[in-house]
Amino acid sequence: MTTEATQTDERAGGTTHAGLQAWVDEVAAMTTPDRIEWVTGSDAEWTRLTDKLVEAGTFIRLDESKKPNSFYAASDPSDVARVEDRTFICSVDEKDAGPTNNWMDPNEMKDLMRGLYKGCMKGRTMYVIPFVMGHLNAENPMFGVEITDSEYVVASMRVMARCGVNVLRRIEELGDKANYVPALHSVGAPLAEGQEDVPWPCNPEKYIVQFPEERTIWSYGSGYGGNALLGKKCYSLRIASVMARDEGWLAEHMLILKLISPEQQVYYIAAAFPSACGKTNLAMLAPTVPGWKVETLGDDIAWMRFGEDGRLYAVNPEFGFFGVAPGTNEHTNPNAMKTINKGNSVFTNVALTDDDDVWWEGLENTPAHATSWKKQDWTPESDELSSHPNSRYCTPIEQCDILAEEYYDPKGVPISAIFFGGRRKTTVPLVTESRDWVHGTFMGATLSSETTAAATGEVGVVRRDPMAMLPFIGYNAGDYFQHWINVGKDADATKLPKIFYVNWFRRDDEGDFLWPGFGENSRVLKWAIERIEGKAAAVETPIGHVPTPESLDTDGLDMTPEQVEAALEVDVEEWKAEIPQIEEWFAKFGDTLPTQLRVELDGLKARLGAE
Ligand code: GTP
Ligand code: SPV
Ligand code: MN
Repeated sequence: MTTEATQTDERAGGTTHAGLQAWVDEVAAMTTPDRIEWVTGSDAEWTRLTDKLVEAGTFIRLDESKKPNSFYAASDPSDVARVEDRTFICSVDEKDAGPTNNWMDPNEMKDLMRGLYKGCMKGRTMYVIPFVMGHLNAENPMFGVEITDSEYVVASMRVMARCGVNVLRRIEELGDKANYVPALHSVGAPLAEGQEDVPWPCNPEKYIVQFPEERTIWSYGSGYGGNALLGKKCYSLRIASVMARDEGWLAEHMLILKLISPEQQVYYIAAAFPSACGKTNLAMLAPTVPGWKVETLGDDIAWMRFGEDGRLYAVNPEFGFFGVAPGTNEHTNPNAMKTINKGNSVFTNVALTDDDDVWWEGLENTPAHATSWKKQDWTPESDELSSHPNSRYCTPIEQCDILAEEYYDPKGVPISAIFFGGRRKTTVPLVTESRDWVHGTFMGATLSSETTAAATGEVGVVRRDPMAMLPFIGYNAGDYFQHWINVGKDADATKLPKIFYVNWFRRDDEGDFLWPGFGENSRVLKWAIERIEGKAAAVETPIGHVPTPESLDTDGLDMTPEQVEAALEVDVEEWKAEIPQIEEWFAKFGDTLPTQLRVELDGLKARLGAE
């Protein structure tokens, strides 16, 4: 096992922290579990949990020689992704949830959910998971305590966050000064006396609820991903974005990477793309441009605060990768492949091969036969996919060979560039540089993308996904835009990251991707850095600065000059057609829309000659 996760196996029955103990007692009284266990983070505990999951049929142990200490799981077919229509921001005032979130009065929601939670852990073990997002030795450790009745969640949380007795001891030492986010989770499937369990307990009725004023989380009914691993989206984005607004920092849906130039100059880049739009892939990029190197710091979440030198520093609060499996292979993401092949991982909703390994669409060595995520026979001739499009690997970040050493620095890394990007077949060019922070904020606020399988609902529909945070902003999105503008206003403009807008997903007339993507995206990173260094040329267009065809390094790239031009093209007519959609989007915000964004839109319209 990994170093930080290895802890002593003290199966402590409680805590000396009175407030925490009182909350645990209160939850136990409501949910009436058969047993309570405090999660320690020890190796012995991992063995106990995974043995229990194998026995329950939730886990299948993979072949030790292929994926050591690793497990396969298939969820209930109704519980496969985040449920955005069941996700609520229960602020006291409805206006504080804004036009993009579901809202219910917090007291009403609590009454409703107390009804659901009543006796909901009967026949199960209630686990108490003390965890910290970010570093335990941070100036202000960001504690959480998740209560859950799912062993699958405990095993996954142990991979994704720093958990266990070390965290609990620190909370106890700090006493009243320890701020922790109480996060309650239940699959909502109590067991009657003698009732046999199913491999994936869950409930058709689901609620994923954040109470921003109290900074608490209540989740019910789902056992999967961001619905259930509450340190991730619920805490590190929805609750943390509220903390960040109050305290002057940013909690964002961003990867963090370290880029090293042939001259050994180091740059750190953060990038926000909506779910299943390429963060994990870019975070672990294997550059095709000679001499450039990438190391990774994180693939999903960045917390950014100003340092004493006035620069914006980013920290990855997570401890693992919860990555989209389909499409991951030796070509698209060799570093992810190496990481998961070391083992200690959980694979959910992929296919199980006959020799106890995992497989998914896009992976090499297609098996002649496998068992699909729906537990059906699968062959390459099958009409159905072997793996759910949102199937995932859950693997420790410390196993990643290209993990940057700065990952361990609680101060984080100074960000030089922020990329916003989405999945757009048309209109949005490969890369556009913003003129300044406010223009960059406008790019982020109007970011659009086709929906993916990472959330339930229709796939491929273009929607606005501001800063790739649409499902994760814990308050009014209009206020969130204002917060972004304020962050820039109070800063030294020369020290702020430069903001770029990218699109790896533009298509040609035949419907094929115009840009090869993956490792080739290093060409765009290089251009961005050369812009920052004042070395690369750009064309000024109505939407911002795009590369001249010569300024983008296309050496050895398998594309015709016409194709490169098509990838970079700014089509004024397409952009004019975009304007009414942006107008409609902005209209949602009424008087909470910052004036500066309205001014940006008017400027864009004037430059396009649009009315
Ligand atoms: P979340 O974990 O849901 O937040 O997603 P993510 O942003 O980390 O997405 P990820 O990197 O896992 O990519 C999801 C899908 O996008 C996979 O199917 C990838 O193969 C595909 N993808 C990633 N990068 C590229 C690219 O540069 N070009 C193309 N065409 N596809 C890409
Ligand atoms: C996402 O949907 O953006 C994810 C997966 O990273 S989940 O943890 O389910 O939110
Ligand atoms: Mn994500």
